[in-house]
Amino acid sequence: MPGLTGPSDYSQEPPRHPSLRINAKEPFNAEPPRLALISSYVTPVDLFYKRNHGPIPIVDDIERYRVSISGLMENPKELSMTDIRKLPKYNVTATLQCAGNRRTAMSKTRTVKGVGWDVAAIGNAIWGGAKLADVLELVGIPKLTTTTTSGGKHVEFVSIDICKEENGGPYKASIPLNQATNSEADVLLAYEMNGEPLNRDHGYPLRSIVPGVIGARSVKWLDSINIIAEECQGFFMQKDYKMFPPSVNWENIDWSTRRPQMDFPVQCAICSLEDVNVVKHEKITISGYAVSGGGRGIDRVDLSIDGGKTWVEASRYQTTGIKYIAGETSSDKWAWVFFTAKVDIPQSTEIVAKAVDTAANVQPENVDVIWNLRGILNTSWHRVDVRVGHSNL
Ligand SMILES: Nc1nc2c(c(=O)[nH]1)N[C@H]1C(S)=C(S)[C@@H](COP(=O)(O)O)O[C@H]1N2
Ligand SMILES: [Mo]
Repeated sequence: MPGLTGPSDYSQEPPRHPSLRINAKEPFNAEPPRLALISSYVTPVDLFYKRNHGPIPIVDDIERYRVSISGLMENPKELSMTDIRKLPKYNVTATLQCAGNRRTAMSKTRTVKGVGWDVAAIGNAIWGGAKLADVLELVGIPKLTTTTTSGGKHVEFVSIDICKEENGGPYKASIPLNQATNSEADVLLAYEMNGEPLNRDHGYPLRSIVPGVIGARSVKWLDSINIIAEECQGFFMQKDYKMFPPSVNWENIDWSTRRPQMDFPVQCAICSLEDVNVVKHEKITISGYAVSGGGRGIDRVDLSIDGGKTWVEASRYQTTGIKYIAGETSSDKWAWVFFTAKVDIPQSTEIVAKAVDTAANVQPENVDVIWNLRGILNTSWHRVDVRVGHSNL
């Protein structure tokens, strides 16, 4: 595609913040420290986790850059950034979470395949851009279309990066056409993150943002958009990011038996403490984030200071000082909430957090019951060990 190139090596990577914890260098995969993650509701761009499958593409000429829209539709078109910027601009505050968030903890039960992540493969940003529903309308596909006259049912996003999983081809993924053409699903072709043009790591010049859905479907560095009959057949849709039961292993896996994961389940993590802590004071503040997929809000976050025998409810907020109410128009529908509570820790113990979403979905108690060979969607109760005093670790 004119104006955008996907380098084949890592000699032209962008600069990155020194406090990021690097889980893999090439391709670059990194997350912020826990405390940094909850230091602001809107995650600063340089601290936002970075999840890549190849070298970071380069825009060599933004004037020549075009995103092509074609496939099972009447009037295929190439749009420039000027065309996209002419459409109404929306700012959507949405939390992006990698399906592999908390994978390291899952691999402690039994080894899983994939990049190891602590609890910070997640971030919340204000994404600015055009609604995909408006873009599709511009090229002749009306709002709330389920099937185009030529049989298109899915919208495929194709990038330009070079991924070894795709045998050197680009990263791609798709979403259903009825989600793409539904303005209320808030799917964006985003060109801004937190009020600034997207930077290279996060998809400059243009990416999709699919709120409430695992990060893998929010494709960076868009090259083309295809209207297709079946969901995208790419590696990351068909051979990855699917949830299997604990009985499936690498010998008996049949990828075709499962659907690509879309919405993420209810999740929370304590970020004010690392996994093992020594605290001097008996009164400590426990805080972290909670989020659910599909636009479901967070109804409750329960905390336990005795490993899950008894619970207290934490307070929740998106804006400091304003009580969060799930489902209210004043709340950000697609975004995480922060939780906080002061507790007394009389002795060394295990602190546990679990969240409940507006559909009353609760996180599973143990990682074992949701263990899966790809190590995705570890949403088990988040546990941290706290030792009081100066005990030997
Ligand atoms: N083109 C492209 N898009 C991509 C990816 C990628 O490797 N290439 N990774 C996906 C995955 S798995 C995630 S979790 C998010 C991460 O987005 P971020 O790096 O902006 O945080 O981007 C998604 N989009
Ligand atoms: Mo991801």
